[in-house]
Amino acid sequence: MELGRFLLGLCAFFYFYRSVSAESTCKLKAKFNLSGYKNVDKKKVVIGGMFPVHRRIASTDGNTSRVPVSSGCEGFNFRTFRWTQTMLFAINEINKKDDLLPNTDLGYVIYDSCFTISKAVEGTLTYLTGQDEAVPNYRCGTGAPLAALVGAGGSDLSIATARILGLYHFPQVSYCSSCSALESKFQFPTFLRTIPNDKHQSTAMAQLVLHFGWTWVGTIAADDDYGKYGIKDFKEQVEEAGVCISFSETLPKVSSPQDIQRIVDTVVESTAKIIVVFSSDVDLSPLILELLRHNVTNRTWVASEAWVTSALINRPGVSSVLAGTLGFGVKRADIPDLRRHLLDLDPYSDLLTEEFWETMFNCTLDYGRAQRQAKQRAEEVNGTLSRAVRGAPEGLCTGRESVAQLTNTYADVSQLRITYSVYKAVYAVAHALHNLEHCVNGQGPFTGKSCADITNFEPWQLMYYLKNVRFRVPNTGEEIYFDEGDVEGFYEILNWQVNSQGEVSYVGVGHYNGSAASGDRMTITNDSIVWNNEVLEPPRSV
Ligand code: TCR
Repeated sequence: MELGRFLLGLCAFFYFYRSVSAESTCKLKAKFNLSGYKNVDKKKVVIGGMFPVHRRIASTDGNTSRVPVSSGCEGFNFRTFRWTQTMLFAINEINKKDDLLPNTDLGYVIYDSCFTISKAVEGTLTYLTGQDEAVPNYRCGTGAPLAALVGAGGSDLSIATARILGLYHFPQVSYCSSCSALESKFQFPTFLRTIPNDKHQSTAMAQLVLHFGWTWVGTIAADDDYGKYGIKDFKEQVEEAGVCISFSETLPKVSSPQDIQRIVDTVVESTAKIIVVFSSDVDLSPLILELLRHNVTNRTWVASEAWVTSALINRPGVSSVLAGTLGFGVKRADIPDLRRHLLDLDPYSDLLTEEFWETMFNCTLDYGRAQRQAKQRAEEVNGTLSRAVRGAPEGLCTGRESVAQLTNTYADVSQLRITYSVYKAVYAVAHALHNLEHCVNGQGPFTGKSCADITNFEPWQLMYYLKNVRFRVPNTGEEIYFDEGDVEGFYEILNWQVNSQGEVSYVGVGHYNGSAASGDRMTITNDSIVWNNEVLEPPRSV
C-alpha cells in the first residue's frame, strides 16, 4: 500500500482517466481529469501506456532498518515525453472520429517505466489490478474494461512485462521493443509490435558492411537485450562471410567513468575504422561525450535505429566525431496537428507534465499555480475575469511560457519515427476494439459463432482481434497488420551530413526491406553518401 501511494504521489506514475473514474469500482487514488468532452452515453474502455519518461531510478540509501519505499526517478527525457503526448493525441483524435469506435470512448492510464525493469513490472501489476497494490487481479469490479498495454519501451522492459501480461492472456502492443527474442510466441504469446524485429536490422547492418567490402570492424553494444541480441545476430552474419571483429565492447547500464574510459582506449588503439554500435541513445551518450573530449575522429560509425536520429547524441560539436555516420531509421511520418497538440500543453494536467514544464523552463510552477488559484477564486466570487498573469519573478514560472520558443527535441516534429510507431500502436488497439464492437452475433469468431461484449470482454478476445487487425494509418495510408506479431522490416538508410551551418542533418541514402524477396532488399546510392572528413570515397576498414 505504502509503495503504491508513494508511487502515485511521485513522478513514477500518473493516472488520469476521463469520465470512467466516477463509476469505476477499482480503487484508484489518482488525479482525474474530468474536464472536457465526454458523452456520458458512450461505452468506455481504458488503454494502458508505458513510456520510459525518466532515464533511471534514483539510488536508494540501502538502509534496511526502515520501511522500504518505491524508488523515485530522475533524468527527465523530453523525447520520450513527446511519445507519451502522442499517445494522448492519438486517443483524442480517435475519440473525435465518427467512423472509428463511434460508440466508445477511449480513456488512458499512463505509467513511467523510468527505463528500468522493476518500474515496468510495478506499473504492469498496478495496471492489471487497477489498484495501488501490486496484486494481479485484473477484473476490478464493474469498471470499464482494460484494453491492451501500449509499451513498455526498451526490449528488456517489454520482456519482463510481456511475461506477466502473457500469463493473463493480456495483449501488449509495443512501439519500440525491437529485440528478436520477443518474436517467440511460445514465450510471449500476447506480444505484438509496430516496430520491426531487429533480426532485419542486424542483417541490414551485415549487408551494409559486406556491401562496402569492410573486413575488419569493431562493435559496441548496450548491456541489455537490445544491444546483446542485435550485435550477436550481426556478428554471426558477418563472421560467416569472413569479416573479422577487431573488438567487442559493452556499454555500462549504470554510468561508469572507468568503463567509458576503457572503451575510449579500445577505440583509439584499434586499427578498425568501422565501428558498429547497437545501443539506445541514453546508454551511448556518455561514450560519445568522452570521444569528443579525446577528439577521436576519422572513424566511420554504423548506427542502430535507437540512436540514429537522437538529439541526445547529435549535439552541437559532435560532427567531428560522428559526421559520415550511416544508420538505420524506421519509417518516418508527418502527423498533422501533432505539433499543435504538443505546444498546447496545459502545464498543470498531471505531475509528469508539471515536471516537464519546470525542467524545460528551469523554474518552479508554484507562482503560476498560486496565480491560477487566485484567478479561479476571483472568478467564483464576482464572476469576472481577473487581471492577466504578469511575468513571474526570477526562478518562478507563470505556466504561460511558450514551448514553441525553445528549441527542444520535445516539440521537434521533423523526425517522427518512434513517435509514429506509438501512433500506429494506439490505432491498432482502436481498430481491434472497433472490430470487436462491430461483431455480428451468430457470425462471431468465438464458440458458437458468438461475439465479445465491448463493455465486458476478456483480454484473450481482444487479442484475437489484434492479431487479425488490418487497417490503414490516417494520412500516411500505410497498411498495418501483424504477421506473427511483427510488422514489415523496413528501414531508411540515413547518412549524417554536415550542412552549411555546421549542423548534422540526416540524409536518406537508401533503404532496406527485410520482408522483400532476397536480392531486392537493400538499395543504397553510394554517390550520395558523404563520409567523415567530407570524403566521397568509402573508407577502408583498416
Ligand atoms: N528498440 C530498443 C529501444 C529503442 C529506443 C529507441 C530507445 C529503440 N529505439 C529510440 C530510445 C530511443 C528500438 C529496444 O530496447 O528494443
